[in-house]
Amino acid sequence: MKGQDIMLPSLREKEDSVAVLDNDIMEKLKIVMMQSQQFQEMMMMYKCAIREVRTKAEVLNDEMSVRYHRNPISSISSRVKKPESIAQKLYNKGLPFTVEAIMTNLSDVAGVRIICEFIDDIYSIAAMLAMQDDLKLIKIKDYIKYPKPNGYRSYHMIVEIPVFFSKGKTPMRVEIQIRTMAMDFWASLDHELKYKKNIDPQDEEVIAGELLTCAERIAETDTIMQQIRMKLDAVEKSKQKTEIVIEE
Ligand code: 0O2
Repeated sequence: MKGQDIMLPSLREKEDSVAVLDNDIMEKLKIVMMQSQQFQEMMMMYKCAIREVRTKAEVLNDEMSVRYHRNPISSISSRVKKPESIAQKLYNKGLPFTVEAIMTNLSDVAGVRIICEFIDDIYSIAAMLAMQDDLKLIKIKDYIKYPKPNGYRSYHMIVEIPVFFSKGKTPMRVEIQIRTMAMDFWASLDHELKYKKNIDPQDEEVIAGELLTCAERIAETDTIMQQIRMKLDAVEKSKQKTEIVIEE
């Protein structure tokens, strides 16, 4: 696929004026991508990079579960971006449809989502990952401290991780999204709204308003849950201190 740019003859304009690739073109692009050996190899490389990042998160979770008797991570999911989403993103950025353009310019082909119980866990996991010396931190987007206007909250890290293949080491980019269960619940509903076609614009506006209200309530709840967690930790610590004094 390298150097084999695909011509894009027609476009469909969405109401919000974002150019969307025509379905036929999208289908053709998908077929070309799926049949390309280079594209398949690239996807395999991104899957391997995902595995490396997942392992890092799992190791941290296992260690903390032994050390502190609780799991900061409740679940980890991952995905490689669908060929049609890759094509759309390349098109939006005005880039050629080549493996080289994908690997150089797109940072979210490989994605790992880490779901934590508490807000503090998000920052702890992010810090612990960032300090690992084989992992290069490229970019941070803190949508928890600075939520999106629609209410979206999540902590995003773009990292570069070396993956060792038969011909040597390749640095691969992975997008890590870290959020609480509540933030994740909200994001999945919001995602559904984003991809619902034929929705009445008025209904869409009402739902977006309701989602924003939910996002604010969720943020409050996450904060209160965090405070309760801290109080419980303080109780546990003072209990441990008392036990040590009695033993002495
Ligand atoms: P999908 O289907 O998850 O892959 P960039 O060019 O990378 O700087 P981008 O991609 O907009 O700009 O970066 P950003 O804002 O960090 O968003 C990346 C991903 O975060 C999105 O990927 C979503 O997964 C998630 N995200 C960002 N904003 C929202 C939002 O408002 N609602 C929801 N539900 N998710 C959001 P994709 O490629 O859009 O989608």
